[in-house]
Amino acid sequence: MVSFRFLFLFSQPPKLPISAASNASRRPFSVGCSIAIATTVVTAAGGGIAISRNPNNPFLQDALNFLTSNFSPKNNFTPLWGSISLADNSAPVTESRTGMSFPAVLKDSQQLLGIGLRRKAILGLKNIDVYAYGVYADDGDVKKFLGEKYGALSTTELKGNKQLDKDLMESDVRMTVRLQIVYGKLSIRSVRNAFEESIGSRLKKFGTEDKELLQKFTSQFKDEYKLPRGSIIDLSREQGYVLRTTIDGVEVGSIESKLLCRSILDLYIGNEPFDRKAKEDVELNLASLLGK
Ligand code: DAO
Ligand code: DAO
Repeated sequence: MVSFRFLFLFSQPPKLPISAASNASRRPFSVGCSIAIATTVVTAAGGGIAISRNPNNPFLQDALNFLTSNFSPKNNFTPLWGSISLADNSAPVTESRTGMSFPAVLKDSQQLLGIGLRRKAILGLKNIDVYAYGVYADDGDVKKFLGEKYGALSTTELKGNKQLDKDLMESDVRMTVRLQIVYGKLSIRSVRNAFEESIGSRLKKFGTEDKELLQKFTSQFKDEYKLPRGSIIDLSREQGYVLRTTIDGVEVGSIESKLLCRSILDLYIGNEPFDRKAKEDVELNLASLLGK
């Protein structure tokens, strides 16, 4: 039977993508919850056939019409919590706070594992939303490099396994962190400074204050580049620990360095990530990709 809570959620069409996405972002790919809700969706849609014959129930009718129109395959919006697993869901995912959308799969085989938001305090006063990001990993590589060690464990056993995150960061699994710029006044100078600060601290943490390496990376950021709102930066770890950077699909440079790759990933899935929930989602989905 259709629950009223559920219908309430669906009786506000203009707000739905945001509230759905924000539910999703609280636990975007939570498998148990998704199954339960997917069942509700099916039940509700099934119920719609019966209810649609009842002209005395306009409230339910509106809700169900909305439901059926928004859940059609033609529609770009597919609520995440309506999907059973990440692998089954090929629709883009929207970061709820910024509205930035991320494809479910990049480069044919890299699966979206989690999305988050990078914020920064300016002058210790107010926080600005700098960019939304998505973390992707190659499905086949995950199994190839981590399957032997973790493949025999159940998904439940793998959840929250700290060593798994670490092994992912240190492995040669192809990964991409996609950044979508939200802050419209980003200068290359501020990117360079922020980068030196965040990556510099990670390089130090991993035992080397490699100024040359930092410089090599930041010298890719030419002053003439522009990063208006909506720009897409892909930071990809390619095979052989090569960090390849593209802006809106155009390559700006490639650097081979295991340490640099590790440091970049640490910002998103290390001990002090920019967005803790994004890291939790990565862990959860990694466990689903690997576990039995
Ligand atoms: O304009 O002074 C300012 C605030 C700028 C904050 C910049 C934070 C940069 C974060 C790195 C962005 C990487 C794409
Ligand atoms: O958020 O503090 C941070 C660091 C993010 C890493 C940003 C790398 C950006 C590379 C952009 C190249 C621009 C020319």
